[in-house]
Amino acid sequence: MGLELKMIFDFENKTLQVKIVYYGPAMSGKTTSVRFLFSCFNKENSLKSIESTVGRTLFFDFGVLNFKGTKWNLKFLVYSATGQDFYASTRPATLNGVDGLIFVVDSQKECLEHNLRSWNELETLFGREIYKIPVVISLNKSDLNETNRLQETDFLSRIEYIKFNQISLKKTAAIKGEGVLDSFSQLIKFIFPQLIINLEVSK
Ligand SMILES: Nc1nc2c(ncn2[C@@H]2O[C@H](COP(=O)(O)OP(=O)(O)OP(=O)(O)O)[C@@H](O)[C@H]2O)c(=O)[nH]1
Ligand SMILES: [Mg+2]
Repeated sequence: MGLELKMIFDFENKTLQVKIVYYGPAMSGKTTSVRFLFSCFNKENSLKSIESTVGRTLFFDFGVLNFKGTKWNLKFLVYSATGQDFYASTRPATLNGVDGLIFVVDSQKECLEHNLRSWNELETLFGREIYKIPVVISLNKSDLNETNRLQETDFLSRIEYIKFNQISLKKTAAIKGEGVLDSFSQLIKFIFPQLIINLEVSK
């Protein structure tokens, strides 16, 4: 609650600014997903990560992807929130003004409750506004052995996804890049249903 939802139109530069946040429990693969996404556009070096010496996200990862349209340009501000509860106080700032969320689930069986706790935190932070935000659930680590993995229904049966206007689930293996671009384009389609997506990057 109290978090702002707004999209920024820059009329002067004919640019639409969109904020996307990768959210989810600690170690689910948010940073890995964002890194892969940026590597698809040769932008990996432009990513800013504020992390500890052991590679855990302290505050967020942040980067910008620009796409050229015929009339308008799109500027995606991409963030990954920290999943560590020690830094939980930084998460509302990362989420402020978000236009679309990719919720990265750690699909290891023993992580179910962690995933749910992180999911429920979104409702606590946004209140009922959360249902208006487009969400793609990335059921990550799908490369792991099936017997140790959560299936779609294990997670979906525990959340009220029916309340969301726009929600979708994709299996991903961020470590191999599988499903990462697909999840991102699904989210863009939710935000801009009319857009014909041709993921070519402008400088
Ligand atoms: N097997 C497997 N491991 C993964 C996958 N994605 C990420 N990992 C591993 O999971 C660990 C955590 O990945 P990160 O991307 O740092 O996770 P995070 O969600 O950013 O973690 P925090 O920033 O601490 O919240 C790393 O060791 C990754 O290599 C995946 O798809 N499959
Ligand atoms: Mg991280």
